[in-house]
Amino acid sequence: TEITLIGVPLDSGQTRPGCLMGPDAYRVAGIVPTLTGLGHTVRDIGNVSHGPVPEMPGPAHLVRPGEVAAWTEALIDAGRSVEGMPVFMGGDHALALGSVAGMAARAADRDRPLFVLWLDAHSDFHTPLTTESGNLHGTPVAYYTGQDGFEGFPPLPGPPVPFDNLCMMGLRSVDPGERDRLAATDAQLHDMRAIDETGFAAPLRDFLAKVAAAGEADLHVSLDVDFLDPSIAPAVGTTVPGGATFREAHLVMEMLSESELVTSLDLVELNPAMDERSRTARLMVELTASLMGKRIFDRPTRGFGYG
Ligand code: DIR
Ligand code: MN
Ligand code: MN
Ligand code: MN
Repeated sequence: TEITLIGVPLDSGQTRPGCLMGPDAYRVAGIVPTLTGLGHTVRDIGNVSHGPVPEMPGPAHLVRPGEVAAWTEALIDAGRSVEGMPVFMGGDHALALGSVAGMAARAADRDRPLFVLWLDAHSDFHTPLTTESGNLHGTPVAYYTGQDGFEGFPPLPGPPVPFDNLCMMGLRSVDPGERDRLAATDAQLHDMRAIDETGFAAPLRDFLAKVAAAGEADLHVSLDVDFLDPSIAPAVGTTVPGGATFREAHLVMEMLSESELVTSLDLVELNPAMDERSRTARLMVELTASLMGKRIFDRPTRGFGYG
């Protein structure tokens, strides 16, 4: 696969500083040699930046909306023209306003539908009008599905993502302002209550079968660090207990790899200032490796206690 790494030092989707170091943390954790070692062609285009920051209408408590709007514009442009597989290295989850909108436009340019797998503790379905925190990292899903309330943001460059094409896994923190509107949609919502009962494999297999049945289709995966349990991934500002375990997360990535359906990826919400000796960054790189074809039989056996 031809992979294009896009560094996105965006931290304006929330208030805690640190996410802007994410792209470099992935580089330091070896994302390039890890992926080239799997036989892929990797091009790191460096970090992108945004253009002029517009004046924004909308509620006064929104956190840096002009910057998020400017990033959205820049990321739509950065992703849309990529030929192979873009990997957006964030940066907080506000980057997904632009990454997913750009991927939807790219898919439409190729006459394909776009499907989205949202791996997150949160549903990120607020609009600028419903968010209580004012943090726009809680809004990308509403933006790219075409909900109202995004005045001043770039118009979607392609079709909105249909709810029917959206699958969320890992949910365990959904705000009252999001819950009813989300439940009324056709999105496939797998909260941790459901995952506890079924595991990840069965619902993921169903979703991937649906994507495959669409024929020529694109699939974007948005991986929020807080999808993972805080015990294995501490470097995120919004930890929520009860997330995916190490093996659950790898299984999801391995199944995605075997499906050969994934066409773009977000790695978001890593805050290197909160990490412990890069362990979260390294885990995210290893999960990306599993998504891109690394298997248990490729992994070193040292350290497993077999002597
Ligand atoms: C929360 C945070 N729902 C908010 N969302 C996060 O501020 O609206 N998403 N952290 O990943
Ligand atoms: Mn800026
Ligand atoms: Mn998120
Ligand atoms: Mn989250």
